[in-house]
Amino acid sequence: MSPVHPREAATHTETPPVVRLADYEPPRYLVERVSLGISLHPRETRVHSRLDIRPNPAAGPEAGPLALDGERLVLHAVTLDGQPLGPGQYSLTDERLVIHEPPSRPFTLEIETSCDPDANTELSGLYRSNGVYCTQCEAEGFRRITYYIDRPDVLATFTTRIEAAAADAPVLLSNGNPVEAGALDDGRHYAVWHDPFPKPSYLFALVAGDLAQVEDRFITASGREVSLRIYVEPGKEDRCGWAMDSLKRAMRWDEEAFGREYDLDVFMIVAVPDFNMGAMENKGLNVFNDKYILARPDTATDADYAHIESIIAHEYFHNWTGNRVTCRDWFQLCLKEGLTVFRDQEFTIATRSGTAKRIADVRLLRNQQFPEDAGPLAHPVRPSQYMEINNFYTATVYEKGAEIVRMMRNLIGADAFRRGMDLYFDRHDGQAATVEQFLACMEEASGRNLQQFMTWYEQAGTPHVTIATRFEPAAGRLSIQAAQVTPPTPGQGDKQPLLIPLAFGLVGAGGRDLPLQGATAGAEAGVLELAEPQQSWTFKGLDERPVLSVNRGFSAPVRVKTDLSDADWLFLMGHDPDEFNRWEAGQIYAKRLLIALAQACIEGRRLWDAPDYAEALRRSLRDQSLTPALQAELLTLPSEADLASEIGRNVEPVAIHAARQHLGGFIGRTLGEDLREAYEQGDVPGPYSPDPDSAGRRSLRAAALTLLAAGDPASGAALALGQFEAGRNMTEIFSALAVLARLDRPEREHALAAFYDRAADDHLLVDKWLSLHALGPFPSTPHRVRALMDHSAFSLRKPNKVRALIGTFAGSNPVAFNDRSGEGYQLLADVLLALDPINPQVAARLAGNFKSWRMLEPQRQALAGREIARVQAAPALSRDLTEIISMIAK
Ligand code: B3K
Ligand code: ZN
Repeated sequence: MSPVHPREAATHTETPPVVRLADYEPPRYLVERVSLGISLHPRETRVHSRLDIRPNPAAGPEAGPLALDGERLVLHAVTLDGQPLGPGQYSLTDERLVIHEPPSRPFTLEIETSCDPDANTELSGLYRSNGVYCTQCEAEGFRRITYYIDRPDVLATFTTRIEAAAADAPVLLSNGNPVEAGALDDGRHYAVWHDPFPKPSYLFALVAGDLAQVEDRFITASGREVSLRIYVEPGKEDRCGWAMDSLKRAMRWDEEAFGREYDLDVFMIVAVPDFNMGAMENKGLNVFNDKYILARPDTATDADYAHIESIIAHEYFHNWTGNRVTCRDWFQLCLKEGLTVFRDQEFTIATRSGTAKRIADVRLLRNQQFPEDAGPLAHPVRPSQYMEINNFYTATVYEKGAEIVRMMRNLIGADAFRRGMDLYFDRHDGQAATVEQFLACMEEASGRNLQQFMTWYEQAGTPHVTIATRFEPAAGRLSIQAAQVTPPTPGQGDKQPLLIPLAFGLVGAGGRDLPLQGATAGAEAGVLELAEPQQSWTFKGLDERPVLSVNRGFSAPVRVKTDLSDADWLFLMGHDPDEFNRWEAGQIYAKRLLIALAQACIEGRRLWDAPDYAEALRRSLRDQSLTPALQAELLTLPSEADLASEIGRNVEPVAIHAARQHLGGFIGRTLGEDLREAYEQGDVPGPYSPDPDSAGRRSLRAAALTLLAAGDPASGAALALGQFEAGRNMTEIFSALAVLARLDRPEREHALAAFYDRAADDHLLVDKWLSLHALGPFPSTPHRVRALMDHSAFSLRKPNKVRALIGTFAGSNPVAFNDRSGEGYQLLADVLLALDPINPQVAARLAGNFKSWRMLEPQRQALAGREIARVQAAPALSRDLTEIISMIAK
């Protein structure tokens, strides 16, 4: 047959169709075995696919036509059991190859197609990154490599033969174990890989190119040897040590904490510079954004080291939660993502400082997930519909999804949870599962009915919990009343009460938890289980007034309002036996203060100082029982995003920024001596080490520098510049630059220029340089960012560049993005329109930065609304951007 080309780029003029969970049907056909022969060429890669298919008995007696997904493919031939199919026997559209009447017995389909890796700017399917062939198939990229039943509940074993020019691609990798390799004519060579574990197509991967290899090995608990290999651009081998070390620790931890061993002979990680997200858990062949692999003390910060460690762990942990047990459909995404985030969080808690990690995760939740849950993009952890599934890899699915698993673990207890996990692995190994099946395992293991708990997966929005306490000294009785309300979210007006476990303690004047005597049944164990719209509890035998410390360790992802006084918060900040809540008390105190200060700014009133708060911070700085990491967290004021989401309406970003500057300045001046001492002590001597203690000391130094610079910008800038110039590692250099980048002073330009001179040859350092420009809280920043888009270092084709410059500007610099001129909004809209035809996934994600526009004061709302409408009205938007922008515009 002559090759059949699909029509040009898949642009959509009509509203794309909606996929609904309620419409789920089992696949009509199953694929048992896939054999791929892939002959690589930059412009025309040939793919021969041989599929052993059988009708799915679960789909009923008449399986009917066989529909295979495919996009941007050229079809060369299709045969069934060796017989070429004629034009009447199949039909072909932009998105599908349909075989009209396949046999009702097992059969073999062979399909020959080609695709164009160099034309693939979407970075989904097979593409080239810096000359290296690589793939990204989750969620629906495999269909851009060959025609296939591209859905997660079709699991097959894969054998992949790759062929390429040996000079261009000396390394040829795919999933599973290596089978054979050899030379061919014309300077080409080949390699064959076989993956014995049935998997869905989204876990397929192929990598080919000129890559260097760093190798190590791991002996599993049962004594099997696994070869560990990290592949990077030649010359970067010396930056893989931390990633390898993290991998080995993650592998060990999964054996110890979950009894999970690795299952293939090799585990490979490939680092590429162009990637739509952080990393991907393809079976046996993880592909990573190289930002999350490469680290050397002079190129990576403590934060980079921590990210690398947790993302390596996350992708590795997917081998069991995601790969061995996968998802039945994309609505169940949280089943692998929320659960795997929970597992990587636990790994970090076990390896580093538990409280600091918990605080970091809660900050992330508040900065990203709470605003998502409160705006037009709100969706349940298990969504019930989507247009484009890639739009649902969100903070809600990941972060709130992890919080739900954590709540469940705490509700049923660690032992029952572990039994439930074992049962889940046992029962569903090799299967595509659902959230219900996961919960059923937990119910069986614990004997607890989790029916109400399921609502956490199905209901969007952050619950608001209001708590009132009453102490009767004469009777020695405390009563606690709690009420829960979840505000309506788009498409979900009526909300059900949730099961909200609130860990708590009653703190006595001496700073100890008082015994929970005569408590209402259920509360004596230290958890208030709020299951009704309203509930109350009493405690007796108290001979002093206790201060209620509630939602300890952030036991539930809710907003809590209590009737504690300022004095109570300051007391808890200094004395709560729960370390997390010491931090939380400081944040709550600061939020109340900052919101009042912001309001005063709006009304043109004089701002006041907060000596009590500054003194409480001073006491924490002098408290030897606190780690420097925790002291750093205590000294870090709530973010502008957190404050905006707490205020919720009529938000004035300039006022929030000014209030935060004012309070930071006051603290900087009041605690001057103590801060300088902390600053000096944070100068960790000796060679750089990313261990938690050293990193904690450096983070305290950075927090002190931030406050000192707020207190006195001139001396702060001098201090930061000195640190930049003397910096012995990237953490020191970058934390100095992060302070300078936010100061409107000459030292800023000087340092940024000097940094570029050092950074220009290193693409990851250039990303840092771009992001520093985007952080300036100045009205000139939108211009500056626009100008940098013409810099040779920037490219819309490189997601890391877009995220560093535009993502930082729109997502981490509320005051400049929301500049009253509206230029920030215009800039984002312009970028979205230019980026969408190149990379719709990244464009749609970036568009999410408009999500909180309805919270803004009216003038900014009008300006942002105009830009959102301009994007929405543009012709031929991708399905990705259409969905996000129309949700936002609603
Ligand atoms: N599972 C991938 C994310 C895929 C995103 C597709 N748009 C990485 C992860 O969460 O581990
Ligand atoms: Zn994941």
